[in-house]
Amino acid sequence: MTDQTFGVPAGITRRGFLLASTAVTATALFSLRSGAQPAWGATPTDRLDGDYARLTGSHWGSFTALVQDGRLVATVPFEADRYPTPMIHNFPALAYDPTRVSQPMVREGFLRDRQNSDRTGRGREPFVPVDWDTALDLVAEELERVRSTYGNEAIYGGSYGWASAGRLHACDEQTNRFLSLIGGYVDDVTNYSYGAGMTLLPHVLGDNQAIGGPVTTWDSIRDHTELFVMIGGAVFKNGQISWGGCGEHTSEPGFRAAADAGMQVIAINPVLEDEAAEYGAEWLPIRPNTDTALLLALTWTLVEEDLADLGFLASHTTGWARVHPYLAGETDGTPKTAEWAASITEIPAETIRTLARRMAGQRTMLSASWALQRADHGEQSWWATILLASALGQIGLPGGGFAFSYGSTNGIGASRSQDVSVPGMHRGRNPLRKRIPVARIADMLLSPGARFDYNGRIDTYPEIKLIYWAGGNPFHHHQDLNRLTRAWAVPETVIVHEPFWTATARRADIVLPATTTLERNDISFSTRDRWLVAMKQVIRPVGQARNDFDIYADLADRFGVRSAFTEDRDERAWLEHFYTRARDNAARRGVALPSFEGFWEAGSYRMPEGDCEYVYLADFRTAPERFPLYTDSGKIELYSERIASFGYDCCPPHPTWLEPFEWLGHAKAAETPLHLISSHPQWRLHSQMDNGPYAKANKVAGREPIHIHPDDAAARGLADGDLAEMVNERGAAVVGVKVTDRVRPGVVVVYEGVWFDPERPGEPGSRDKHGSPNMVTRDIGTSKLGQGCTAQTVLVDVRRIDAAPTVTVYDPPPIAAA
Ligand code: PGD
Repeated sequence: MTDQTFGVPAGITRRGFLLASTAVTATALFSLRSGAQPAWGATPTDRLDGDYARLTGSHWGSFTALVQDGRLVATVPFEADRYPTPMIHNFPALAYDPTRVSQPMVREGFLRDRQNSDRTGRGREPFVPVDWDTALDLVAEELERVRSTYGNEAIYGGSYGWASAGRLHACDEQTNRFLSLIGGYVDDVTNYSYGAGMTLLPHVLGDNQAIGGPVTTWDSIRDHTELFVMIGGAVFKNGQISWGGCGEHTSEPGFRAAADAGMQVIAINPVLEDEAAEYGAEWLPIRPNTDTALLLALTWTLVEEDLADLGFLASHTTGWARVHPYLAGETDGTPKTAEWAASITEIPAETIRTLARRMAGQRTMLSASWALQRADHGEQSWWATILLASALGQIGLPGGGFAFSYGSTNGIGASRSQDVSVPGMHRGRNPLRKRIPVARIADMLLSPGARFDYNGRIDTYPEIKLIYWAGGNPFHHHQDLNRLTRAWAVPETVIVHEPFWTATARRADIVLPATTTLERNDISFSTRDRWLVAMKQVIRPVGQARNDFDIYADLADRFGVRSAFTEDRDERAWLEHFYTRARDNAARRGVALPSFEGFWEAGSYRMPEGDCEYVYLADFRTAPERFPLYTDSGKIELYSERIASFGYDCCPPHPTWLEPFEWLGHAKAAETPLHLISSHPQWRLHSQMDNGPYAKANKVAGREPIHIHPDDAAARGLADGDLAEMVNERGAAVVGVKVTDRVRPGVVVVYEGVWFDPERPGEPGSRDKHGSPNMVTRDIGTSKLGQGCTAQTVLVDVRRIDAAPTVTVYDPPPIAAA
């Protein structure tokens, strides 16, 4: 085994990459003629010529942008950030990448005949460039036509996606706000990240604090945790990213400090991730999707060995009396013993028993990842984590208990006072109350009028005629892209705002070019980070790109609601408004923020530190009657009467092992013997930056790499650098082979987010040339309760191929003459 970082070419570490690239940018910095940070002038764009260095922010962190002759040339990490991600060095190339959408575009067939065009031409036909007025008139006419012919219930405006950081230029919020003002739209609920978990936890814990925080801090873990059990997750990789922006990356140093202080780490994961490898963690290479069985067996072992904290179970939970017979096998004839779990998980029974004893014998923190519940019956693994933590009885003790998850994104476990909070753009009040679980979009498009269940409610899918999307890329993020291709041909009109020619932009009828975060002013803020950062505009808009805000303002004008949309504020006035509200609220809590001008000129503000020793559920532990949970019982619900009342056999009322629709113990494994894990990527954020230098440098044979165990590779005659095809009955994708013993046998990893590039766009069944895992994933909800995405439940086979067509998705689509 080499010391390579997982996913990085041999011999190169992520920090090595960072240091090398920072040296380059530092050289660029010294060559600048002027390093002064200009203050905001009379208009936001009046100082965008010449040379300057300017702090700004992003999902990847904050950085100083170095600009020469008005062009971004390099980036230098924010000085307070000791663990920046090298991905910020993608920005100079990406700002001017050939994949930028240069001006408004309309699909050729759609322009010719809007209502009778061949909708399978989406993604295949050329685009015709038009000017902004023509494009906005077209959008307004289509919205008007659809709402007057079919009603606003025919407009889907969920517009899900990570978009970009910043309180103002949050384009999904703006989409919702605009559509609300013109009569409403069909919206969505939950998310792809933790949709199943966020629906479950309010029933079990009363709220979702265990996901987003605050949770027990890294300081508390460093000082008190003896055993840190990572059930999935990858602190170093996933901690590079922060929703809303960040000043400091705190997850990696948090983990390092705790591990350096002697905390033992156990990684329950089919993949040996970087932090586990670097710190010599005990790796339990579990069969994918079987964690619930392991967690149940650990709990039962505690009972069998008199190690369960029956006092805590009695005082702080409800339902133990209903769960115990299930664990004992009284209700289904199968005691949930270590031997039983060993046959499912392939973790030896003695290892399970020893682990249970070790957990009970010392201060233990369970960290279960978001990805865990992105699987068939994903609710169960999180509920079983809470069950095990309850049986251990360490919930609410310093360094003990559980959280979801220290390894899923930056800032979980950071300590910061919640006294400062910057509001963002209000989504408005949608007059329609129609919402679908977000990951059920293809069901909705394909089956209008069909009934669906969600969290105890029954509803029917609306008939969608127009899709409006800004800030997301469903043609990477959704499961079973062949099915989505069929569904996408159903609506009459698709409108997309996008900076880049993503697969989704290519499948729109009207594409409006949006600015990137570099081309506008905003404020970076996150509840999990101590920094407010002025996201200063770094360069002029590229091509004819416009801010989503200005696009919607001009559209609102066409519907007579401009003033309601903008509230007569421009960009600067909105930012000052948000900031002033934050400042007033903070003042009421005794925190004095600088004036807006002072903040903007300084470029950043460090918010007060919170309670470094904060312990999640400590109050509840100390006085459960005085600090009850918001559940029906006020306690942790190990059995939920409410879920029982829904009568879902796919989501029983207590944590239960249910066989996933595909897994390595399933009969299907005879034909498709490899379990595919599509983790979040190392070198991009979902699909953002797949067109950047780092992601491209990490392709294999120009495709997304598939990480495969040496035994599985040998059995298929595969070697590093080979081309291969990943297949199952739902689709096929060309991948590049990377052999590694950091995945367990029987498992392959392909990161999600690669730009989808089918051989015959618009044609379901066409092979993807580039390696998208969502060609083979199944489009079905986790259960009737959460209806979350099940991307991590999929079996495939992999076979060697000698050649494959060239990847073309980094070239703009064909453009016809205007
Ligand atoms: P992004 O690539 O971030 O992916 O899916 P999501 O759609 O969020 O898409 C954001 C898009 O917004 C990009 O195309 C970007 O260019 C665009 N954008 C950025 N800034 C702006 C802006 O200011 N204006 C406009 N108009 N556009 C902008 C992520 C989703 O993928 C998520 S959250 C998860 S957790 C899921 N995870 C998995 C998984 O684990 N495995 C698989 N197989 N699939 C998944 N899909 C899900």
